[in-house]
Amino acid sequence: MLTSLGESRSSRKPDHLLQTPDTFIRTPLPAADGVEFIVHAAPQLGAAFSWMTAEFKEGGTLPPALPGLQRFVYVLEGELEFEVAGEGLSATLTPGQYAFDPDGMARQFRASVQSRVVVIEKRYEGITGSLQDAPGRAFVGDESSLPSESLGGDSALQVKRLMPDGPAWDFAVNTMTYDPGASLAMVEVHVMEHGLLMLEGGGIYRLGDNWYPVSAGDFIWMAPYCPQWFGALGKIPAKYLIYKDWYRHPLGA
Ligand code: UGY
Ligand code: MN
Repeated sequence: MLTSLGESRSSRKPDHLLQTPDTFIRTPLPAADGVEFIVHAAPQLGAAFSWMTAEFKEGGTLPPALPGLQRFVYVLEGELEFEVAGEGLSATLTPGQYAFDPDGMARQFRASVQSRVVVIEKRYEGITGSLQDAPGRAFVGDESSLPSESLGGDSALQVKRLMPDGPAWDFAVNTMTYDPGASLAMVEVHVMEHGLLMLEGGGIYRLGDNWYPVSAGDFIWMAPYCPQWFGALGKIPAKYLIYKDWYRHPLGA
């Protein structure tokens, strides 16, 4: 289908990427059967983590994460069976539910029906000489049952934290939900980088010196120090899933 004469809202700048669904390219990856991947963010882009959408056929499976990599999965559509070898932890995850595997010990990531799943991976950054040389334990969770908090006292902007907080955890994954008309109170400029998937609604995202219309399905990467701001537009709340590196000294271990 010819959608445009070379036009897209997608934009790649040194400090950010807006990737809209019309520009998604699918790829297979080794040892993943019945799964195709859209690789949204990766070191090739300048990111220190990877963020993929995994599109499973019924019965599709992911191999364990590569050595040293933590994996966080969040189900967008369908049903994902998650089972951790030897730990008695197993769950069937449905949309809004998620799981964390610290070190590739999960034995099973299998879709029982056609499914779409966010897969975020990051090499664990230990803290030399401390107990935090190893990442935290595997867990599963459900976004809908998490408490939410107002950001900076603004009840029109609600944040849910999907990862535990503490020195064993070197990244955070949150959802942020904006009532129509709500916005970040300030332009943020910070050392952490972000990956972000618009889940619902839309608005205007400022990235660097650009203001982009964005809506559900769009992916954004922001490099460290990329100036950023979002304002929600439309008649329904805007919601996104956002990753950031967290709780580590900038000069490393
Ligand atoms: O956590 C954050 O840095 C978040 N407020 N950033 C963002 O929404 N762009
Ligand atoms: Mn931010």
